[in-house]
Amino acid sequence: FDEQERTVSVVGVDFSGGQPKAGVDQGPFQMVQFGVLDQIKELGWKVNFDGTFPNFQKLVPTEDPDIGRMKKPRAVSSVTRALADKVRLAAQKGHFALTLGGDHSIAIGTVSGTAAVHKDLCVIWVDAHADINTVESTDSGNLHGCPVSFLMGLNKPDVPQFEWVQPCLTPDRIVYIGLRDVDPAEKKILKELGIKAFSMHEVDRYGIGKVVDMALEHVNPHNNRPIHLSFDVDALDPTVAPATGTPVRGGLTFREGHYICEAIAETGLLVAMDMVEVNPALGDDNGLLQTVTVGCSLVRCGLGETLL
Ligand code: 4U7
Ligand code: MN
Ligand code: MN
Ligand code: MN
Repeated sequence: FDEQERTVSVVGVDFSGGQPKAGVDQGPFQMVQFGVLDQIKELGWKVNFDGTFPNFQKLVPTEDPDIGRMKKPRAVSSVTRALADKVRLAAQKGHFALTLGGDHSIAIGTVSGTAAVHKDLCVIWVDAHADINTVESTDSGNLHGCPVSFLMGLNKPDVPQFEWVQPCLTPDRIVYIGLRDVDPAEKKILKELGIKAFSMHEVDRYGIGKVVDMALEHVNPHNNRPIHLSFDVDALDPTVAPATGTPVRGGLTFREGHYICEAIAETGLLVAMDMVEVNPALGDDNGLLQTVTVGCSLVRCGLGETLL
């Protein structure tokens, strides 16, 4: 970081249509209420935040029948399309684009937005899940399990409603950390495309320090690619982040999650971060507070809190 004051554009995406559980649309509101914006200012960033809620909910149509297996395709498409524009504008101004979700389908928008500006963008996807189902392979039809397939252009061109999405990611420019619940069809895709993934097995085997080194080396071999970090809070163990829609046991510890954000911030190449799948409606009050708190502290680490 140089001394010059840098700006974060924060977008809160009050959207839950990529999955069936209500409440994840309240995630951004809760993180803002918890004080994440002031906390970021205290780190020396200028914060640019359009504080209007509802922000995206108003784009959700009342009628949205399934198309093929896809659930709520119109809602997901219109929200992610508007979000892509917002994130692109932020990136064009040279701002760090921080997106608070909302379910993970919104990454169709965030990564599209940053990739439109940062031509050689790479993505680090921290998640229990690979989110790479195609509109044909998805069993659930929930589009929060599909964003990566859209970003990589794995769906046949012109998926109804999603014609606007430009494939912007290649297999060498994405890496996963934290996987432990990957569908058989997704495993096949990862294998066929040679996409690098560090599952919890590799975290156990090598330790988080080595895993992050290897992930960065893979996706950013010359340390010159801008990085987009898409962090699904369910990557963390449910004992650390219980309030999320698809928890899976055996996840990252509190420190492992934070280490990932710190080490990526340390590269100086991070240009965008998503914090998604925080669902304040799930679990008890304590679990809620724990999850919102950890979401905010991961964001602060991504913005350099723990760098000396
Ligand atoms: B998340 C799932 F089947 N793969 O497609 C699916 F296991 O954004 C889960 O990572 C998707 O939380 C989880 O529905 C999406 C399922
Ligand atoms: Mn997940
Ligand atoms: Mn996810
Ligand atoms: Mn989830």
